[in-house]
Amino acid sequence: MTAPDQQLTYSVPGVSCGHCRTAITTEVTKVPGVERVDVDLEAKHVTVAGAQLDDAAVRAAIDEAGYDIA
Ligand SMILES: [Cu+2]
Repeated sequence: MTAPDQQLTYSVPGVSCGHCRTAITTEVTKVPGVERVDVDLEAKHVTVAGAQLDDAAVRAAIDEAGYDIA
């Protein structure tokens, strides 16, 4: 395994609990190239790591999970 070569962070004010984390992780993990999804419930940040990440696709996945990006 090589280290992920890219990382994107999004501000998602609506995340508040484990359900939010699971919903976002489930959707964003489906995006091609995504290797890791971290949802920080304190900072309200979603950090996505992987290779050749598609910013628009990640945003769409977060939207699909039911959350707005600030
Ligand atoms: Cu929640």
